[in-house]
Amino acid sequence: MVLKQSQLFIPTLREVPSDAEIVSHKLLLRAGLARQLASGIYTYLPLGLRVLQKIQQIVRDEMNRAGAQELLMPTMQPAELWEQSGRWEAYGPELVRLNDRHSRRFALGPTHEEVVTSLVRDEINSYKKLPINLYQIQTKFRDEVRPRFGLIRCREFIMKDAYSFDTTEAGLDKSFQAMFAAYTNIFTRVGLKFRAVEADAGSIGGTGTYEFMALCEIGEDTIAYSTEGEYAANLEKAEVVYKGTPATADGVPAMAKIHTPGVRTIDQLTESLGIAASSIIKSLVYRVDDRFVLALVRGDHELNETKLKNLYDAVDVSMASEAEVKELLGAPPGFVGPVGVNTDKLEIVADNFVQDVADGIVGANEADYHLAHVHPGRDFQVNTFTDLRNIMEGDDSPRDGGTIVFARGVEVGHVFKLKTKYSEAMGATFLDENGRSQTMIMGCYGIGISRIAAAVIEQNNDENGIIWPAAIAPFDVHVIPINAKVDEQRQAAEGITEQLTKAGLEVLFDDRAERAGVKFKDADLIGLPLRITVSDKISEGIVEVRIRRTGEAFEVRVDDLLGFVQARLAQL
Ligand code: 9G3
Repeated sequence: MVLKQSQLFIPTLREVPSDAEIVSHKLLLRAGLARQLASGIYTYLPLGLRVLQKIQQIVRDEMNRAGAQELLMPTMQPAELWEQSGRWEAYGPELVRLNDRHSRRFALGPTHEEVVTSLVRDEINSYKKLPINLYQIQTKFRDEVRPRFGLIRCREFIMKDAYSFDTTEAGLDKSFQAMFAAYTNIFTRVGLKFRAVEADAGSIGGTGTYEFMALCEIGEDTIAYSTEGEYAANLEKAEVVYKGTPATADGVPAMAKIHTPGVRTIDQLTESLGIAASSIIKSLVYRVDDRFVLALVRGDHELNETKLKNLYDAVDVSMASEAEVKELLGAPPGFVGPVGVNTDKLEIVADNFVQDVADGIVGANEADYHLAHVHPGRDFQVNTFTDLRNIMEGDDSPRDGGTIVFARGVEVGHVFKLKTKYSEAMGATFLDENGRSQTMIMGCYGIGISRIAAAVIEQNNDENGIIWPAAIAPFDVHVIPINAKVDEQRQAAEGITEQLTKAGLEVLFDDRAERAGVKFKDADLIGLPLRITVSDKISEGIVEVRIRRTGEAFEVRVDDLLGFVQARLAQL
């Protein structure tokens, strides 16, 4: 069955709507892969769907090889399940909620922990039936406040989500490692440049959470990785080691109050006092669950709110309001500081690097005043010194002798050790070999199928269009007769198409009565790995094979064509 381009629904575009900001979004539309129906909601056109199906096949192959079993869960999820897990209230407008005709409440599934845990709870009760790893490839709904970047941040998207159930933590580790390995294979096979980075477990809790990040400049996430070893973590998680020694107070003059009218930001302070930001100690009042905390970081560093949250194992962390700050410290933000604070009333936690400040500036807890020559330890006490700041480029790697470098990435995969967070809440227990009831130990593993397609385009394009890795290209080969009106060319092109198709290759035959230039432009835009051009050279039994990625062109005898094409495809 020959797929003729004149028949196929591939609406390519010369120009794109201005709201397509990034390359992959523009090319998605221009190459006729998808069309937006509404903000963050897309139709996958035939070419785009072929790519998604190839990605899904690779995912299925690796998941099945890892022993996972595919099922398909509903998108309509009863609210009761989310009430059992306690998440019905936890999520805001991002969770798409609806009522059925009987006024029963449902959610459109953003993820399926509740559904799969209730299924396994009801169907499995013996250790003999564990471990088990169930997965699906299905549409998810998350009502993002600001969908953007085409398929990278949608409100409806295709995810592979898997859930493992084990009897022991050791079992979970084994399941987790199997998934980690499968993910490495998957992202390698689809042709992505990626890194697995340590991530923060967030509200899900537990340890050993990794994000698989596709490296690309438009990625919203920052990855910190070591120039030397394997260390890589996202900005929330990356650990900052303190190798300094606390500065002594030797020779530091006594503290002095200085009048700094209207000087409240670090930049204004460094400007007006002519000092380095590293000799300022920033004091930030945070509400951490139901208590207030005064957090200190050096003026040239940024507080990491995730680290603050994890320090207190808190659910919610937010900056205190101006009124709360005034109430607690008697001064507006920008003039607060640790000196004279009653640490029984207001706990003071400081990032380790605050200890480097020998002779520092802090707010005086009085509007328009700061304190100079402040020495931590001499002039104020701290309840806890710990790692509270964001890592920065140039910092030492915490795990190896390397130095930290930043990269931007798009999260395409995420593996979590859930442990008993859902199985406990929903009563997923099993009888162990001694007949005792135990709670199942879970892991969950997601891959953004539609997001992979966008990330691959982001990483594989040039000024002429997409450059598909062979593994997920919508077709293997583009066959183009220069002049379809010339029988010899058209017949040869059709013969070649038949021959390659019979050999199992997927061929897109451009039978359109367009000028050669138009056909070549569209071929470069659509980006199939190989293009075979049939010209008047066919009279010598020769065609041109062109490699999309490198632009290399080869004159190949028709008799050698199949072998040549198969050999080249294997390398692309
Ligand atoms: C929600 C909404 C959005 C969400 C979630 C729940 C993200 C939510 C985290 C996960 C964890 C893993 C299984 C596959 C891999 C990821 N956004 N997450 O739980 F209600 Cl509106 O989805 N789930």
